[in-house]
Amino acid sequence: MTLRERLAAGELLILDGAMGTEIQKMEIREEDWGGHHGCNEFLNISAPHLIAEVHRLYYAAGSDIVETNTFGASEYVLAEYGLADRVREINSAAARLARSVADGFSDGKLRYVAGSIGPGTRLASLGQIDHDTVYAAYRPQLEGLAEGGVDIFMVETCQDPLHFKTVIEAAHDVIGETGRDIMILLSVTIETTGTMLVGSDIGAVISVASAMGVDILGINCATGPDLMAPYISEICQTFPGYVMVMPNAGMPQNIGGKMVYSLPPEEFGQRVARYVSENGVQIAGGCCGTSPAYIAALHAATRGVAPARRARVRTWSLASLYSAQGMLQEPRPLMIGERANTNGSRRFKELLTSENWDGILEVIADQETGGSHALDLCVAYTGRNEVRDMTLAIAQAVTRTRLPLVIDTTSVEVMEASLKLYGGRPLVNSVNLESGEAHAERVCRLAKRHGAALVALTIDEIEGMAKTAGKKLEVARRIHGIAVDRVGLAPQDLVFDVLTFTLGSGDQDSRNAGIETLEGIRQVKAALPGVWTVLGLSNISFGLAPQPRKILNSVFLAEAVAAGLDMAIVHAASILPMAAIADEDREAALALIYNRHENALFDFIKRFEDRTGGTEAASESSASLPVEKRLEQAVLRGNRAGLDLMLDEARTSRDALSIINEILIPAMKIVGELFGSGKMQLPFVLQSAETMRAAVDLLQPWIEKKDASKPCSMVLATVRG
Ligand code: THG
Repeated sequence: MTLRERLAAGELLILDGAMGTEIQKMEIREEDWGGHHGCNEFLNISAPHLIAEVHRLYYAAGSDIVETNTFGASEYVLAEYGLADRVREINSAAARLARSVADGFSDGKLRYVAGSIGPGTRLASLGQIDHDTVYAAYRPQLEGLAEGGVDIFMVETCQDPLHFKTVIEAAHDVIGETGRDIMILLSVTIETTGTMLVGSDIGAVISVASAMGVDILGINCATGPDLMAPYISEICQTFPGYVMVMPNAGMPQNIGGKMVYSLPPEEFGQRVARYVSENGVQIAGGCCGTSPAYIAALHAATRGVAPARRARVRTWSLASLYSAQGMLQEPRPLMIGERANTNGSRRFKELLTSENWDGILEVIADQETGGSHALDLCVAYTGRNEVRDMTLAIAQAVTRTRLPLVIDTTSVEVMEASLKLYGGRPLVNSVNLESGEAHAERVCRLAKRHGAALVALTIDEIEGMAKTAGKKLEVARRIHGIAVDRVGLAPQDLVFDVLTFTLGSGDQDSRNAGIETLEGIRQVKAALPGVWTVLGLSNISFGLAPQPRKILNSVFLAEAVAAGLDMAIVHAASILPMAAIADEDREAALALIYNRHENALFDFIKRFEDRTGGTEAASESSASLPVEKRLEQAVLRGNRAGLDLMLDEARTSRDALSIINEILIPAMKIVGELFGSGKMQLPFVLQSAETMRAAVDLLQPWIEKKDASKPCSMVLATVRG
């Protein structure tokens, strides 16, 4: 049986323990180092009997799989020992050596070999090494291991997602070229900080690993088994493949300049066995400080223990370098900040032409606090070098924002350069059929190769932007065929944008633009199961004044979400929750969207002509309301204008505390209920909270100070996600 078949059958397989510490225990003669003192990997060819003995001890202790002695056998690591030209030879020899030890047993037990591939010495996400250098350095290592007959590529002790993405990319290439069935195992190291060295949390790791086609995901090194519990649990719940764990023999302690690991073998074995029986881990072994005695203890502790059954379902997500963001937001939509776009913002364009990178990063970061879930980034500008501008922007943005990027470009070169810099799982915006199927296929392959999700626009080579719902679906089906059937992307990797023309032009031809777009969303969601939908929301209202634009965008967004829209490219601050729009304004917008009568556009524009910019809808009618009601509306709408005057007025009839307790807090409660029922999106909730805070600040001087000598405890809880 192959390793793949045994994992599919739900079996547990035992890995080996540490190699480095076993080598340190041996007497290695100077001539064995062959002038490369300290290069453990050289021993594979200079003193193979020593390494073979370590493998034999582990197999004898109960390992089903041993790791080759090739942790540091990539090109730029071996180059430090002057061995850059012997990468393939060393890896191939190491794999054959482990294979021959496995074959030397005559007990009939099946034994496997994992090719160990370490993290190297430089961090790609921090710019210490680039994608192409990593790729080139690991290619010959992977080729050598494949040639020597490994069953698994074990990309382990990873510190940086951009690094492991690149190695896995090379691994898929080598598997494709050799035609061998080699499983891909990714094992990351989660530090005591709770993240990888560069700051990525386990959610980001799972998102990227799933997208990169990893068969087995695990954790090794850094800590003993105990501290791995939350990460193992999360991987077991949300990673669709198999799970591995390989802890140290307890937390490393520095005693007199030596690393000491103090967890006894039996305790180690029992703790790891619980990950098998309780969480469903299927591959287990040991990292630093573990020896054949630990593997024997693990083997004994897991005898007769069946791995818990797991659901093995994937949670679809995007990810930044640091954390993941579910593609399904509840309530919908996932909001993509639109401001960092040279085509959509004059300010951003000016920041780019003056190369004000701090300003650019500020535009990006501002949207993060404004409630966006992801960030569109477009730096296309005629006369400038887009590859250069995009790589400069992404290289800086990558480490400075927690939100996933949406790479907005039509250039394949820009996409590729961006993807080579990005350690997360981005959304590429976009592919279409304007330049034919071959071009679209190239973009799809690029997304697949780098584990990205992809926006697909309904534009074809003959008619351009599809205008009717039927045509939108027809183009979507063609792109779906290329992406899913030809290239192997999942339907959930695709985000269809059925596009819309503006309703603000009065153009006879585009009067049904809103209807066709909403119907297009409905048809795409119904006909292509699993795919997502997105809209550049502002397109619907181009040409209108800011105030009516805001109303139309907001009402159209609500209609689109009802039709099945999953994501929207928006300026969160420029849309309103339905609760903040007067019924008559909403009706006028709906008449325009659904083309209910000849004068819909005229009526809609006229409604807003007399209203001064910046004030909220229906403000004229609210002036006559009692101050309590006006304060409530200010909180509901997140509108701070005139707050000080309203509070002064309210204080003439009640004290400051009663304003807070009887007006402001009940208003926030309504906000909470609207959010809970999906009628108000997070950015608005934040604006309401800001208004509440501003009001409390203004009331502060009038709040009586009471003696607060009695101490009390406060518990703050944070809801995950
Ligand atoms: N679909 C997809 N991607 C897209 C779009 C889309 N990317 C670009 C664009 N459309 C979405 N981004 C914006 C950004 C800004 C504006 C509209 C869409 C915008 N800008 C104001 C204006 O033009 O009036 C403000 C200008 C300024 O500040 O200078 O409305 O549809 N997949």
